[in-house]
Amino acid sequence: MSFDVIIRGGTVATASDIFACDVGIKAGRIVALGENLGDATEVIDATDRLVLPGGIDSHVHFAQPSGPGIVMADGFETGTRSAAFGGNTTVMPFCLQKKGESLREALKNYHAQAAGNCYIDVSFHLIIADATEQVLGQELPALIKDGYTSFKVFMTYEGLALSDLEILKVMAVARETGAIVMVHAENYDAIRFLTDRLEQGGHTAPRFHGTSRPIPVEREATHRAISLAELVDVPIMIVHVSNRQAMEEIQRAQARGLKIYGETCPQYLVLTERDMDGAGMEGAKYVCSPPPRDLESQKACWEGLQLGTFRVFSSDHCPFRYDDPEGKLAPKGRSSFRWVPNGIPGVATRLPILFSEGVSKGRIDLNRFVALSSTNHAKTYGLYPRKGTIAVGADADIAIWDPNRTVTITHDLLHDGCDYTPYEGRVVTGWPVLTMVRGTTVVRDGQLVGRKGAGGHLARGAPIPGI
Ligand code: DUC
Ligand code: ZN
Ligand code: ZN
Repeated sequence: MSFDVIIRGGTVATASDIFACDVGIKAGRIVALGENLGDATEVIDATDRLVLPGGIDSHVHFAQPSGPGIVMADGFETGTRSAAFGGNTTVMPFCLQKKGESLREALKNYHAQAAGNCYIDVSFHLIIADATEQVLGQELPALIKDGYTSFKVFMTYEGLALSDLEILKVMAVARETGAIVMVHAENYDAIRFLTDRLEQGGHTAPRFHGTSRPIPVEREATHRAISLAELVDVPIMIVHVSNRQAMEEIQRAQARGLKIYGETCPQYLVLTERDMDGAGMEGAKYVCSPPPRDLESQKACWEGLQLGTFRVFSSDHCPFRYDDPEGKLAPKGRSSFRWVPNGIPGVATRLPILFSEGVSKGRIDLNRFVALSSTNHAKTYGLYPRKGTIAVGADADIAIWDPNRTVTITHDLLHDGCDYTPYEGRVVTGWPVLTMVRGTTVVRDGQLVGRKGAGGHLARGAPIPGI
């Protein structure tokens, strides 16, 4: 057989195996794994390199409306471009339903923004902000059939938080249709109470963002979300878990046999609350929710990754520019932490940080890196085995890594729409040197060679349970 592409001489790793072999690619799919595969139009030399399933980042925000006067720094063009530079081949952004809007309308709008603009593949989760009878009874079940098999609910935020009754109703739809619910677990009333009290005391600097959403706020909501899911018997993903107490809620539920999954993110491994201490408004660069905690919480999150409590490791890329009137400092004149948009960029730095801090430093092995960065995302959200593995028949979504390359992270390497990275100056060992989507190289040696519009939208199947 003659191939379109052969990746030759590399070490292939999946979530379960590591082996030396060549990868033969035809018409965008992996069609052969073996030795001496023969001829190809293009041969990529992967000697001394790792050949891994392309990263799947199942938690990113692009072009999401974020309040009056605030504009998210990345749309689909810059967001998917930056993701490709970070070794990703699929991202899963959220489609936010506004109050009063139908889910179909919301999707139409997001699809229009994504169409023709993506460098890598995308697949939308839905955010249910208006759980009306029509949405729950008609729209959501139809959309699940159309391949939108995951949706997020919020337990906090003005205009987004659902009541426990509404969450139960959303979960019941997921139960009936075989979908999975993602939960942002923080107690809205507790945050409002603490925020008011801090402001009344004149505590308005960015660092008080952390004080306004302490660990019990997250732990309580995590416990409640799990209890609601247990009542309905539905799988849920507790997203962006930041600390041990919330993690232990998940561990207890898993020990009881419930399908409760967890996600953590780079900010909870390498940042702390102290990062929000910077002079003036500098700390706003690190404001995200839940907030980064302390060194003990970082340790706990590593344990969760090692034990499998956290099934996925995502970026929660939610970018706002810093030095921009529509970004972290907007709206003008509102100087309290309350008004700082919540979220930090990270779609390009997620995998180098996990590889360096995890694999290079011996905290996790290469198989777990592949599981946490790609395979488990595909399984959890119904993309497996088309995505998330290196196997005959799978899409040729591949990241080639130089495990020994040492890189100092600087914002200019990331190619996003933001104007800073929270990880500026951090030194990592291990770097993605080539990213390929469905057999076509998108980024090679720090150069963008892919075509805008080559990435498409993926309909998904049912989640595959398991750790
Ligand atoms: N929740 C997210 O999932 N992302 C950014 C902000 C937030 O609160
Ligand atoms: Zn969230
Ligand atoms: Zn998020």
